This record gives sequence, structure tokens and C-alpha cells, in this order.
Amino acid sequence: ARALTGQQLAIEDAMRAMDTISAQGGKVLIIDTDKRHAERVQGYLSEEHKVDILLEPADAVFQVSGAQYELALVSMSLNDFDPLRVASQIRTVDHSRHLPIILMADDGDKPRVMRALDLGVNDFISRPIERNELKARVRTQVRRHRYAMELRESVNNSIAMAVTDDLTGLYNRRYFDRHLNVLLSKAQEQERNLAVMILDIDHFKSVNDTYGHDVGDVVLKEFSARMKRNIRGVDLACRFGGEEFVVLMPDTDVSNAELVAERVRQAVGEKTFEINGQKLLTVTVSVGVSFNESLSDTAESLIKRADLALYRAKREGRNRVIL
Ligand code: GH3
Ligand code: MG
Ligand code: MG
Ligand code: MG
Repeated sequence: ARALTGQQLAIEDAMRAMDTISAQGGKVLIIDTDKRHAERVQGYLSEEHKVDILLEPADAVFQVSGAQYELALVSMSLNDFDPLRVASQIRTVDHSRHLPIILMADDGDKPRVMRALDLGVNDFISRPIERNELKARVRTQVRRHRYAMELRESVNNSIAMAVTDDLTGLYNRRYFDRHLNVLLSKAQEQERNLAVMILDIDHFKSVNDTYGHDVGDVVLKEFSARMKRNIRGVDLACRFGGEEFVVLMPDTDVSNAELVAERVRQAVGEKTFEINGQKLLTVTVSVGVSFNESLSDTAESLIKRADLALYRAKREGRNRVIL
């Protein structure tokens, strides 16, 4: 057999996880206006699952909003209510968008059930309901749902890990590069401002040399936090590498960019950095800022100009902003 790559192994793991997920303790909601029928179904399932009954379909949205169900069993005969509408209303609740739904149907319901399956209902079971068939169908849907939720979380984590810097939690260089191009072409198309600010901590090597690399790491974290507090939510802050950072500021003109850069510089320099609760050192930062000045500007030319401004800030004595 060929050796598997890391990626293939991760996929194999994820597939195997499906087989190991149990449906035990699944949180099930029965929606049925026939109380006796609902209670019989509840009895079938209650050894394995936690089962609520809702006799009032009008309250379906309210009911699923207040709980984290893993499956809804909806009767096809709900007095005055259209069961398919109830099903789709349940799915309008944010955390129930992917809630599995099984319809409980009589033979005469078949055409509507087929349409419902086309529209995203997961399964149906024919009445009179047979206990073991019901248990098997419920188990399958609960497991599938749990698997999907797990997979979604692990994909989210992988994406977050792929775009962020571990130490500071800021975006990483790769993410930045991709988004600079996107934001710049949008700004150029709509003739809007885009400011770029490059920040480099002054004499950081001597922080490491004097206090050690671990203290240096704490300074990088605290620096990032101070920077984040002084920019907007829409500004994209990234660790460019080492002790160098970059912030993209959409819709920001020259004077606003200078204001922000100056605010960050002061927030970094004015207060002592505490390490393990001890006021230990002060740090300053130099900042270079650039803008999209003409339509021929590219990501490279913007970064280049910000970098040149930063270089001047260093040469002119550090702890300053140059535009
Ligand atoms: P300047 O004012 O000219 O920017 O001087 P500097 O000392 O900050 O610049 P230099 O580029 O010489 O040194 C940067 C230092 O940052 C060297 C490197 O060891 C340190 N560094 C880079 N990444 C990290 C990190 O993740 N953690 C720590 N603790 N130090 C780092
Ligand atoms: Mg340097
Ligand atoms: Mg430096
Ligand atoms: Mg540097």
C-alpha cells in the first residue's frame, strides 16, 4: 500500500469518525397534535433518547429556539397546520438550520412526502409506526447530524488555524497577501481610499537579549493587543513576520490614517509592559504609512511605499510615524 499524506490521513480519520459516533442521548422533538400517538412514539424512543413532545405546531419556532434539538419528528396530520410549513419554519431558526427532520406519514401522504424530501426533509416513516424501524431511522439521522456538526467545527478550526498567527492571534502573512489584493482592487474600482500601515518594534533584538525570548513573546502579544484596541473592526491587522506588523485600513484618508498611526504609536510607548504582573520595560514602535494614490498602484507598490516610509522613520530616530 502507498503511504498516505497528512491530508489523506486527516480525511481517513474524519471518515472513520462517522462510524464511531453514537446517537445515544439524542435530543428529539416530536411535533404531533395527536397526543396519544405522540406519546406512543415517545415511548419507543425514550430508552435511547431524550424526547420532548410539542402538541401545538404554532409554537414550533419558539420551542426549537429554546433548545438544542438534534432531530424533529413531524406528523403529516397536524389538524389546521401544514406540516411542511412547520418543517421549513423550524429551519429558519439559526441554530436549527441543519436540524434533521423525519415526517410521520400515512399512505395517502406519499405525494406530499416526496415533494418534502425534494425540499430538504431528511426522511419519513410510514404509520402505523414500527418500533425498530423508527429507532433505526432516528439513530441514523442523529448520528449524521452529530457527524456534520463535528466536521463543521473541525473545518472551522482548520480555517482559523490556516489564516491566523499562533502567538498573537492576528492574521498571518498568507491571509494578508490574499486580502490586500482583494481590498485594493475593490478600492481602485470604486475609487475609494485604502491606507496601509507597516509597524516595526524598535530595538526589539535588545528586548530579547536583555530579558529573554519568552519575555519578547509576551511583548509581541501585548503589542498586538494595544494595536488592535486602536484600530477599527474593519481594519485588517496582520503579523507580517517577526516583530513587524501591517494593518489595512479601508476608506481611510491621509489625515485619518495619520491619526490612527499616531494613536497606536502612543498606546505602545506610553505605558510600561508588564511581565508576570511586574512592570518591566517600555517599548516603542516606528510606523510607515502609504495610500492608493493612482489607479496604477499595485499591492507591491503600496507595500513598497509604506516600507520606505518605515525605513525613514527608523533613520530619523524611531518612535515616530512617517507618511
Ligand atoms: P529596529 O529598531 O531597527 O527594528 O531594531 P530591531 O532590533 O527591532 O530589528 P532586528 O530586525 O535587528 O531584530 C528583530 C528581532 O526580532 C530579531 C528576532 O530575534 C526577533 N524576533 C523575531 N520574531 C520573534 C518572535 O516570534 N519572538 C521573539 N521573542 N523575538 C522575535
Ligand atoms: Mg529590523
Ligand atoms: Mg524592529
Ligand atoms: Mg523588523
